[in-house]
Amino acid sequence: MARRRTKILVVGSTGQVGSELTPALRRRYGFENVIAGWHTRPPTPSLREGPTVRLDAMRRSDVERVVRKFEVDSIYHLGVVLSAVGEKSPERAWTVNIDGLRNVLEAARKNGVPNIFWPSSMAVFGKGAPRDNTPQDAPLLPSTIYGVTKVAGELLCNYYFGRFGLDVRSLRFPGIISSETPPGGGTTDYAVEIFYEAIRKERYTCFLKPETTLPMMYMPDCVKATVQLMESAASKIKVRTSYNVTGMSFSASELAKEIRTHIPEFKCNYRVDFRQAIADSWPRSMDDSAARSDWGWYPEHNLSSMTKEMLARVNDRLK
Ligand code: AKB
Repeated sequence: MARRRTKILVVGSTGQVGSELTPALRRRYGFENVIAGWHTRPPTPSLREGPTVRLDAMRRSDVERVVRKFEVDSIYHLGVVLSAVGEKSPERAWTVNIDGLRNVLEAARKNGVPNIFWPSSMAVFGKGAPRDNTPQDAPLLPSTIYGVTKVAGELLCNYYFGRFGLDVRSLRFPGIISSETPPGGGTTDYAVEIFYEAIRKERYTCFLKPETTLPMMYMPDCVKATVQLMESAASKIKVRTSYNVTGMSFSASELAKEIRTHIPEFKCNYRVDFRQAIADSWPRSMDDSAARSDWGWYPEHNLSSMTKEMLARVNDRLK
């Protein structure tokens, strides 16, 4: 039975996760109860089927204005600068990722918004963390500014929970694979681009080495994990920094091989760039047993089911 939430604000609703999480929340809690917040990228016609609002998370007064106007009681804060773009502009990554989160947490605290969701990432891991089956409590020594902002953000969420009792919940996502909106500027983006290029051109040039293995998750599992975490009883949430969650792990060449079972002519070439070093600092697979035992998480998709569905969806989009 869904926990009742009267008004949800999604900050960053037009991004990769927001564009699929927002409609899923609307189907679950009612269209009029989920406000799609956007800033630079305007909402699609389907997002406009419910309430939308333009807001700049960099301005606390803007966040507070929207929270009060819609009497919001839950905020899903998804606005972010990802790993690859972050390395080109570390200052901007810090400002967007940390100031945006601080503004949301403060607006929530001051206006009595009890529930917050904020995504962290596997990018919190780096030196000293085992790369296979990376444990929940492995050292957090990221080599990217994106990872640094995710570690700082996790600590901030944990602080707001302990100090102010804000019910902030978070997941360390692996690479997210989806068809609705492409990711912008991450290291795992290849695992989305490859589907578009396989269908359009039957070839793709990958910016990671063929043997590079990373944890990934298909969007329906990302939505499922988020909803399940947010609906769990507070007593089950034992980790107040962020939970490891994962769906599958594969290398770039394994994904290409799986695509070839559907498109035999597909060819994948490799031209490595600066993103290889980022991928090499991240887990190859993650241990999400804490999420499984605390609130019953399990993924539903594997490499083969995800590939089949992605090809069908991307094919439809490109028609
Ligand atoms: C990225 O590649 O930057 C993100 C992430 C793993 O958090 N997809």
